[in-house]
Amino acid sequence: LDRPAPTASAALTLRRGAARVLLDNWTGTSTVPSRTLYPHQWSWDSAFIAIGLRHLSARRAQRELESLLAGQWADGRLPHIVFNPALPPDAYFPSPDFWQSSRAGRTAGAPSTPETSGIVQPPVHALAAWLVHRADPAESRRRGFLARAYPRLVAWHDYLLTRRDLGGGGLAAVVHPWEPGMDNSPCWDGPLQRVDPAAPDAYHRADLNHGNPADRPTDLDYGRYVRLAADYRDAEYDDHAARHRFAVEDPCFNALLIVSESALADMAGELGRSGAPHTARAAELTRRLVSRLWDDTSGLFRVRDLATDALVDERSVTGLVPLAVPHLSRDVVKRLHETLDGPHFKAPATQLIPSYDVTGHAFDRHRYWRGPAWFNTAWLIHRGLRTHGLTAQAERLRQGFLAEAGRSDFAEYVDPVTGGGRGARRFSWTAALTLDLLS
Ligand code: 9WN
Repeated sequence: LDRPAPTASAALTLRRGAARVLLDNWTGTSTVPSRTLYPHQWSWDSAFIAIGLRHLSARRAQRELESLLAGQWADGRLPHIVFNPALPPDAYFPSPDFWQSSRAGRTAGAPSTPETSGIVQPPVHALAAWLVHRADPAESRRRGFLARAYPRLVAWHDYLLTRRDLGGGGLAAVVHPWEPGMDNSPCWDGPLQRVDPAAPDAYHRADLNHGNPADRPTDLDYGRYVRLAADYRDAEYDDHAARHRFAVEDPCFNALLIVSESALADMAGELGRSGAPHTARAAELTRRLVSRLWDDTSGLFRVRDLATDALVDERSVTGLVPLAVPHLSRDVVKRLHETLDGPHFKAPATQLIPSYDVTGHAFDRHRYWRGPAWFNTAWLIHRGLRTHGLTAQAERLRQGFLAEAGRSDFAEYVDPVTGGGRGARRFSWTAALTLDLLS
């Protein structure tokens, strides 16, 4: 599907529409992913949102990240949700009464305010902070943005590389399917078998008030999500004390850590410090990513299940996102490029990349991260294609992204079989990344 580049007037309309979404979803201190389905601040959403917002207002983009950083815990973790205290508890499940972060804070170091969740999401933040700085360095210096953000971002990475190195191989592990940001990916099905679901009458799913049940994770998935989160909370979010029944190393999560570690090197340089420790750490992480997660037979990265210490036999878009890592070998880049163009990730109706192997046994074109094509992963892969000089394919992906974002009214994701928008509309990261690709 080759689509023509948008004309100047179509680009202007798209830019205005995307800006309107971000203005409408701004709460005064940060941006909600969606006014209906996700009414609080989410961690990796805010990083993507800041990357787009910087084209409208560098100052607002800084505030977006600062609002998230204000939720940081003493151990360095950045929570996956920072709650808006103005909303009632039933606005989203699990709510602050479930996570009890300010109560757990006595031992685990959560702030007394704001209320937050206790789990994390992929570390795109340092990349976002660096891109936001570069959008308006004078304003950034005037507000001391990097000087305040840098030590917090360093503490965040340190948390991931110490307390979360659960496999002992030098990569960060995730301990809940919400942490890698791809909630119901088939990659988690095997590891989740070990988790007894919480009783269905113990909680109420607020997501079904706004989302189509056919698009959302199943009740069985939710029961397991609730059980894992409650167990972690009951262990006071202590990564050493908790008995993690779900612990995996995710390629996308670790790839973003590498890209962000390189951004820390740039930030250090700007702040008059040496970036060398960050550059060395990014290089070491790249070696570990390849040695622990690369699958040469299938030409993509795989998830490692730490309970069995084996690679999970599923092809997911998470295994393609490491294309965004700058210093991969030429062979790995070539193989990833071939996989991207091959039968497992080519969908008839979209230039975006399906979240799961379209020929795979668990493929479901509607159900969230089991097939639908998402805009944030497309943006990351676009960045990867450009990083490695694959400019023609990057441009094709960019044009497809812009056409599909506009046609779907900035949908949360796209059905890869029909190209139709699904999930929430006027979704913030879709709008933000549209602005970025138009700039
Ligand atoms: C749970 C907010 C978030 C995204 C995730 C996406 C979805 C939440 C949910 O929405 O997860 O964190 O309720 O389903 O999977 O990537 O950050 O947009």
